[in-house]
Amino acid sequence: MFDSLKSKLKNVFKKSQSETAVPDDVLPPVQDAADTGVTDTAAEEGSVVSEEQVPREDERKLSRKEISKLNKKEKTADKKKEKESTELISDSGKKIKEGSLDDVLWELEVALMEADVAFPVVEEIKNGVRESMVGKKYARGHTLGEIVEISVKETISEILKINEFDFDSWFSAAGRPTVIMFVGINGTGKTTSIAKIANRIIGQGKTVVLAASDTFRAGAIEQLTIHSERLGCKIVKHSADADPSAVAFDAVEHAKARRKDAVLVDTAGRMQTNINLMDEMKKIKRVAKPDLVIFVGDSLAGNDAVEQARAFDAAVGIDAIMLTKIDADSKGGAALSIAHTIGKPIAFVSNGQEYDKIIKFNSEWMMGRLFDD
Ligand SMILES: Nc1nc2c(ncn2[C@@H]2O[C@H](COP(=O)(O)OP(=O)(O)O)[C@@H](O)[C@H]2O)c(=O)[nH]1
Ligand SMILES: [Mg+2]
Repeated sequence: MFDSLKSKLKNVFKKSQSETAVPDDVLPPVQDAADTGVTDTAAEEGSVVSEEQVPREDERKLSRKEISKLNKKEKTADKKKEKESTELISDSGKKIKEGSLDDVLWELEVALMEADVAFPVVEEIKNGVRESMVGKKYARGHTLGEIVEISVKETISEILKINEFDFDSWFSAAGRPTVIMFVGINGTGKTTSIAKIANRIIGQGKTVVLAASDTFRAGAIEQLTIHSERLGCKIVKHSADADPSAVAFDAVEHAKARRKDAVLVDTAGRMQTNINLMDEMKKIKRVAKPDLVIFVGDSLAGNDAVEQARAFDAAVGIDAIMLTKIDADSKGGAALSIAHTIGKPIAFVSNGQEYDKIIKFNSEWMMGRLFDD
């Protein structure tokens, strides 16, 4: 799970260490140079002399004095460059220069884009890392790689903060019956997710009614019926092609009459046009008046899942996200960026087909998946 993103980030930290870091122990200690009898100054003088002795073709007509001046100028420029790259370390710690960060940020950008992280989130991570590092000094005990790692972790942790949604405590405080509507395109795992959440709610000693509002295919009604039998809960269904909002309405009425705790509304994901689909979702929402609308997205779809969530949110309005198939997702881009992009939390991730393959998402969990060994 998320292995590819995890190893890519690790590589960025490793690379940043070898490319731009000048750890204390790598700097040549001054005494060592003195011990060998070759001081830095002596070495510099030697090189100036030898360059003076062999003037370049275009310098033949210059006087010795002018050549010497030119060489000194070049030497100063070289030293200035060297100073810039070693300015990562100052007396009171390591100072990070903006220029030195460009390579690291580029590597970071490539790693994130390859993992399908949404572009605005890539930009935000880069900017966050830049802001937290430019012009700052860091304790001598750290290498640049470690500093970059700390900064990336802090920035990603901020980005994941939107994900605080405790479904269980929300559910226990919600009114009864609690109506939850599931939306998302076909095949993302809506019906499976409904069964998992039903199982979770039933496990807490509550009662559930399933609403078979995906009337687009007969197979969808059958699929939900099988789940209701396995779970031992009520299903309200009409025939295929029936009005999905009528099914949802009946399910809510049933729950009210029988004092059931929750109504989980399944919906269709494929219509002739997107406008039809969104209109149908809006109608179900108007009729069933859900307390929560959960968008179900397939993490393997990466950025497409983010775009789908955006479309459903704009048309129907979503409250939370359930991201499925993360057991097969090595990239992790959707998990990292969907909530931040849409501004709605990931309530759960789904990591397999069985009922218990459901994980309550939170930022620490994701941070652990991305950075813990
Ligand atoms: N590997 C894996 N497969 C899943 C997961 N969730 C759903 N699926 C599978 O994805 C397929 C589509 O799921 P379904 O619930 O019918 O999607 P729907 O069309 O949105 O209702 C089914 O074969 C599910 O078993 C998951 O978390 N991991
Ligand atoms: Mg379905």
